Order: sequence, then structure tokens, then C-alpha cells
Amino acid sequence: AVGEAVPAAQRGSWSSFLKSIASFSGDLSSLTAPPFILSPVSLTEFPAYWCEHPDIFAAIADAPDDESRALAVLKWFICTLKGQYTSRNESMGSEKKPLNPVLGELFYGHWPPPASNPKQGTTTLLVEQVSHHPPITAYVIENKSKGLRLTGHNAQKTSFSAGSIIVKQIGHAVLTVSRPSSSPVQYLLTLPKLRIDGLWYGSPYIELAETSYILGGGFVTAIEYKGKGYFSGKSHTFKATVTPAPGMGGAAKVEHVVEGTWHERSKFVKSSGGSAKAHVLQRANGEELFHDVAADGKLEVTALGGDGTGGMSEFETRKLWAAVAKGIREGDFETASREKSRIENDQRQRRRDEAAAGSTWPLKHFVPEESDPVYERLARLVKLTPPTEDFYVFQENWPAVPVLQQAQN
Ligand code: HCR
Repeated sequence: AVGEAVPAAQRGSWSSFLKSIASFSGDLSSLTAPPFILSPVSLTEFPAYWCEHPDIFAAIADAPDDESRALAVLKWFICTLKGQYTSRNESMGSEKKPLNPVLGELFYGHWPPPASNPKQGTTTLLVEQVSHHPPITAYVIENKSKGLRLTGHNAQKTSFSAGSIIVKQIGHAVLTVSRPSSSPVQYLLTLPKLRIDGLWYGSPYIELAETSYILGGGFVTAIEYKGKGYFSGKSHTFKATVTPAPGMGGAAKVEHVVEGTWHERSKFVKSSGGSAKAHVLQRANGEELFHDVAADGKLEVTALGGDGTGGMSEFETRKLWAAVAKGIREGDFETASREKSRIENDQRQRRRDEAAAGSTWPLKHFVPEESDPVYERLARLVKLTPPTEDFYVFQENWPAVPVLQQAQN
């Protein structure tokens, strides 16, 4: 029945929320939702999902050749999807509405290497909310000792269709792999389209749709997503095809095809080419697996305080939202809503003051650019549209966050 999973007292406001999203297109984060669907986590924490398997990320640097590296990048990308798109269902019972970050909100963190493998190196995370209307989050994830850096930004455009919310992800990420004796390799990562189903029952969950790409390093990887009722009839299904980039393959016909579910297991269903596959293969019960989520424990990010004394400054996510998050976690929605209004009113006042002074909020780590030459170059490999996208250029100002600079050394 409608709102089956919704607390009885909130069914009316859930129906109104659904009506408002049905007639709405744009920035969902601005709509007021009933308390049961609120998450205590800000969207600035989401880039951490890219690195909850820091070992699989680090392994990209150890790939011996371009073909192995293309598979290693794909493996890392696939292993992030469960966290990105299903972890709120596991930790909170359904997908939830995250806290909408304020302009200039910051989140810093790191993943130290395990004691058993110090050579894995530390991975650091730096996130800044670079726009509030529309919400845009920019990030840099780096394992300096392995020469790996992921930079990107993320925004969303939402619409409503046949009872589901459709979320087009705007933005892209670039993975740079630096090598000691040759030039760096860059990969462009595009982001899948999401469908939020289960709204009718008040129990939303994500399904991925259409195709996303990993482009660069001499290879093109196309990842096709399907849900229940399509080619396997299973949720969270994907099929990834790795082939040489146009003009790169030479005479050898290299092709790897991986199929499975991104929240459980996937395997090679076709593999021609060199010994690249050996680099990423997991063997279990006589099967040649590409990836088994259950076999790889995730490591959540450790948040770091960036104020220079080990503490968090006013705009760091966990400090800024502490009272709101506590209210949501403890079911004290009155406090949560009061604290949220306090933050939002403060933001409005800041924008008014800036307008009066003819100034704008100075971003701390990023500068917006209208086009990204890396995107333009790599997007041509599959004739992506649009042919260019804007980008947020990281200012290389690690000393501004001593705790991250120390973590990298
Ligand atoms: C769409 C979404 C906000 C954006 C979230 C993104 C796309 C952010 C970037 C991450 O890398 C991946 C990611 C995962 C989330 O699944 C996605 C969120 C899911 C819901 C949320 C909406 C704004 C909230 C809608 C309210 C619903 C639950 C009724």
C-alpha cells in the first residue's frame, strides 16, 4: 500500500512530498521532506565512496601495462558502486535525503595504509562545496606515494517519470596515474544515470541505468547498467566491455567482457588478449571472478580536522551539521529543523552581505573553468555529448590543510 514503510504520522507529508516531486524538475535538495526520509550525512561526504577500497585504488599503480591498468581501473570503479548507491539502504533501511551542503562547506579525511602493507600508502580526501544553487561538490582524492589522483565534481538534474525519480549526474572525474619514467596517463570517468524506485512505498532505493564510460590509457570501457526485468532479470546488473581506443589496438583483437552485479559478484565472460586478466583475477570455488564484493571489506574514511590545530573549523561538514545530525539520529526533529534553519538563515544573510559589498564567497581550494581540455580530448574517443564540460581546477594548496599535507608525507 502507499507509504507502507512510512511512519503513520508522516504518511500525509510523504504523499505531499511525492506530489511536489511529480510536478518538479531541477534541484531536489531544496524540497522539504518528512523527517523519516532525512539522512544525517551531508553530500560533501559522498566523494569518500570513491575510496572505501583504498587497496584496490592503490593497485591501479602496480598494473604492468596499459591493458592491465584498464582492467584495474574498471575493477576499482565497480567496487565503489555498492557504497555509492546502496549503502544508505544498508545503514538506514532505505535511500535517504542527504543534508544539502552550504557554499564553501569542507570535508577532509584520509585512509591510512594497513599495518600489514605500509607500501599501499595513505589516501587523502579533500572536498569543497563549490556551488549551492545548484548544489555542486568538487573533490580531490590522492594516493601520493602511488602517484594516483582523482579529481572531479558532481551535480544532479532530477526529473520524475512513471513513479520514479530520474537523476542525471552532471560532472565527471579524471583519474591521473603518474609514472616514474614516462608521462602520466589520464582516464575520464563519466557517471551513471540513477533511477530512484520504491517511492510509492516510502522505501526508496537506487537502480543504475544506461551507460557510463572510462576513457583513456589507450582503452575504452563502456559499462552498461540494467535492473530487474532486463537482460538478467536481476537488480544492479552491469556488463562492461574493455576494448582498445580507436586506432590503438594494432592487429591483436583485445576485448574483455565482464558481467555480473555491482553489489555482489562479477566475472569475465570473454577475454581475448594478453595476460592482463591475471592481474585482477580473483579465484573462488573454481570460478574466475572479476570482483566479489563480499571478499573485500570496505574501509570508511577517517574525518580529519582542517583548522591547523587538529580541530574542525566552522564550515567543516561534521562541525557545521553536528546539531542537525544529532537531532536526526536521535529522532529529535524539532532540534534538527531549528538548527537547520539557523544554518540556512546564516547563509542567506551572508549572501545578502556579499551582494551589498559587491563581493562573492571565495572558494578555498578550487577555481571554476568553463571547459576541461582533458574531458574534451578523451570524450572524442566515443563522441560523448556534450563535447566539453566545465570543471573545478584544484589549486594545489595542500599547505592550507596541514593535516592532509602531513598525511601525504
Ligand atoms: C540523488 C541523491 C543525491 C546525489 C547522490 C549521488 C549522485 C552524489 C554523488 C555520489 O558520488 C553518488 C550519489 C549517490 C546517491 O545515490 C545520490 C542521492 C540519492 C538520493 C539523493 C536525492 C537528492 C534525495 C532524494 C530524496 C528521496 C530519497 C526521496
